[in-house]
Parts: sequence; structure tokens; C-alpha cells
Amino acid sequence: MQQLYDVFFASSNKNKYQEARAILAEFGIKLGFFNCKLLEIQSDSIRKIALHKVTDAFSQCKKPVIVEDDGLFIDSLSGFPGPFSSYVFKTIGNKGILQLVNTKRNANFQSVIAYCDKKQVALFDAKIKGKISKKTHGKGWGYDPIFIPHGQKMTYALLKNKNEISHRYLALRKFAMWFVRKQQSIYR
Ligand code: ITT
Repeated sequence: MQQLYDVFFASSNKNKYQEARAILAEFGIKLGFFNCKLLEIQSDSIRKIALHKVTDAFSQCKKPVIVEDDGLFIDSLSGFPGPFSSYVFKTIGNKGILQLVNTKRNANFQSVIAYCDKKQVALFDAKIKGKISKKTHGKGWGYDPIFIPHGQKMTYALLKNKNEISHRYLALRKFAMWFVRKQQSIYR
């Protein structure tokens, strides 16, 4: 019988899963949702956070699984909120971020995808440069209404092709190319 899913996405954030599922579908990878609260260590490195999250995810899910850790890094705030992006969004939100940012608006969004199965762990990361807008534009989730990726005039929230250019897309594309090759070598 054909497997329903190739790999699971462990997260408490359905928005991240929905985007990841659409992105991986383009590579022929079927992504299931493993809705859970993951152990998040305190660290200034989103790679280290993702690594811990994925071992915790595999111990709960017991199937090939990926997790994602993201951060919005604002240059003039020395990279804040970075690894604390989830907490900062829940506390001060976009309104608070806009109050903190002055004339220097450069920022970048980073994603780390971590994969774990019975035999191995692998990490895939990506970064997209951009700017923080002067006010919110659009109704997207998280920081979508205030992040304008480099080379674009609109925020993530207003872009129709977010999933073709985003930090998530760039990291998932690296994962997908590796994963497809790995599956082919298993079935060869
Ligand atoms: P899990 O750890 O359970 O997967 P989370 O929401 O806590 O979910 P992160 O720790 O990676 O995920 O938090 C990063 C935060 O950055 C997230 O909560 C959003 O507020 C924000 N974020 C990440 N990617 C985003 C995107 O594409 N658009 C808007 N905001 C994003």
C-alpha cells in the first residue's frame, strides 16, 4: 500500500505547515501535520534550537519528521527579535516592532529546516534579506504585514508569490532536493 505521507511537519503553527505543504508538493513530497508543542531551548542560534526541536519531535512522532525554526533579524536592533521571534510576536507584536525600528530598516528572515529519522539528522538553512515597512500592509500571519523582501515593493502579506521566494521556500528547496535524492537511493 502506498504511504499517505512521505514525512511529517511537527509544529504548533498551522500557518507554517500549510506553506510548507504547498511548497513541498511542488517537489512531489507529501507532508503530514504532527500538531504538537516542542521543547524550545534558549539559544542565540536558530540552528541549535531546530536541532533540539527535531530530536524532541522524532521522540514523539516516531516517523521521519521535519521541524522549522525561524527568526526575523533586524539590523538596527542587533538582530532582535531573532531566536525570540515567536515570543516577541506574541507579546509586543508588529505594532511594538514598528515602534522600535527607526530610519534604518534593513532586516532578514531566516529559516532552519531540521530533518530526523531513525538513522540521521540533517539541517538546511536559508536567509532572505529585506526591510521592515513603515506601517503594516496586508493581513498575513506573523510578521508578514511588516516584512518586504529584497527586490519587492510589497510585504509578504501582499505578495501573491510568497511561497516561491520566501525564507521557508529557500530552506525547503534545499531539503527537498536532498530528500528526493535520498528516497531514490533507497528504492534503487
Ligand atoms: P513551532 O516552533 O511550534 O513550529 P512557532 O510559531 O513557535 O512554531 P518559531 O519558533 O519558528 O515557530 O517562531 C518564529 C516566529 O516567527 C513565528 O511564530 C512567527 O510569528 C514568525 N514567522 C516565522 N515565519 C514567518 C513567516 O513566513 N511569516 C510571518 N511570520 C513568520
